[in-house]
Amino acid sequence: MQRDTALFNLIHEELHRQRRGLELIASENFTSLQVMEAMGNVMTNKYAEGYPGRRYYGGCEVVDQSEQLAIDRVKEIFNVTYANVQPHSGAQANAAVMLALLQPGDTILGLDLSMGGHLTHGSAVNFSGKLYKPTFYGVVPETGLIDYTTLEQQARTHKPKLIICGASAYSRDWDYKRIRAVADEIGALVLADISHPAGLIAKGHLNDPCEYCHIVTSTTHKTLRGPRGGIIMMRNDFENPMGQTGPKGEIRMMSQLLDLAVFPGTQGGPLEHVIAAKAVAFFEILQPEFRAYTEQMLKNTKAMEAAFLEKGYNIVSGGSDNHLLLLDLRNKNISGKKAENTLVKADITLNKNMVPFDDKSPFITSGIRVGVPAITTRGLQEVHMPLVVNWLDKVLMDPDNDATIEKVKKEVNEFMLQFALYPEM
Ligand code: DSN
Repeated sequence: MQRDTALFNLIHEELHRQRRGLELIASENFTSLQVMEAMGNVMTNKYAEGYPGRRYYGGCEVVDQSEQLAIDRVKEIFNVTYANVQPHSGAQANAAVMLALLQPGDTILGLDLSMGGHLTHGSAVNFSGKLYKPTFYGVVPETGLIDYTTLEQQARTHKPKLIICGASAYSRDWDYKRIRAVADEIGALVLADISHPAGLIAKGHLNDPCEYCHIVTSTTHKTLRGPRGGIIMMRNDFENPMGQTGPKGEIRMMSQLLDLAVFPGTQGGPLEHVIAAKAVAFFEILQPEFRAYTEQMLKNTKAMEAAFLEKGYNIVSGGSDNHLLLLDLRNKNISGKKAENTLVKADITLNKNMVPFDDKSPFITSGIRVGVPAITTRGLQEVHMPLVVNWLDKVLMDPDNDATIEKVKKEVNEFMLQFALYPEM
């Protein structure tokens, strides 16, 4: 077969882009080489509908073992008794949880997308807002912190079957205990979507959602530094409160409903090559080096927070407990959209983001989200954060000056090339 040079040239171009750029997208990271090796392999050829030991195809004896390794390792990381490693993404994980728990039209309560929430937590343009009846809580205007009082009021008023906590653009920890208390009061279940801070939770730097939330979902490619994908977990299994029964009339356990909701409910054949890469990432998380990584992420966020504050930037909630900062640029006279589009010209990538109570549309936005997972993997430390903030500030304060952008780009490229990325390639 002739080699597809067009496509492989693009992969090479993308590698070069990643090597020379400053990657500040809070949801991105760089996997290890062995995670990528595990992803590009013969397991992509295998059909394995079902679960280890109970598949619908022959020849699954090897992928049974690799999927079981992924399950066992993630259980150890989060100290849970149930894990499903098949969801193709975080969105798929959340879709499966909702399919397992809810009937169309049931009420759910989640963090408003415009306040830092996620599309799959009830947004009108997503399945979660179309199939179910979404209600929302937000953040306190003065502090930028989760408005637990409104969350409780909304829960008591609307009696959702499912309360969702977790966010895409929230830099503080969560009070899972308080959310569970109101859920118990109204008979709701709690889902924590920890896609963003999962790596920090894995190493005990943040509150443990598995203690209070019935079900926990996550992506595997953000702070967990694995391949693109999703997982569903429970610390303790329990009989499903909807009264769904199995073939012998027995009440089904939640683990059974969740497994059925992933396959055959929302997915077909699992991506066994990606599950293999998840197993490798979980192996890495269990090594001491990953603790050093998570500790460095926290140090880098704090150093970045201090550097932004020194330059007069407004950080939503005043700072961060995790791996990201949400900046409100309204006092800097530049929109999120312009900031994103200008910074990318200097090879600095991040994303525009709405800030709570934003007066601009989601296409323009007043803010940007800045994250440290990827640059921490590259090897940047707290001493480098003032330099990073300085580059951002130079561009943001002079966004129409091509000479400034060009100068910053050159400095960024020279600097980043000192931090090797996939030197083996
Ligand atoms: N796209 C993810 C993020 O950037 O946070 C959320 O799905």
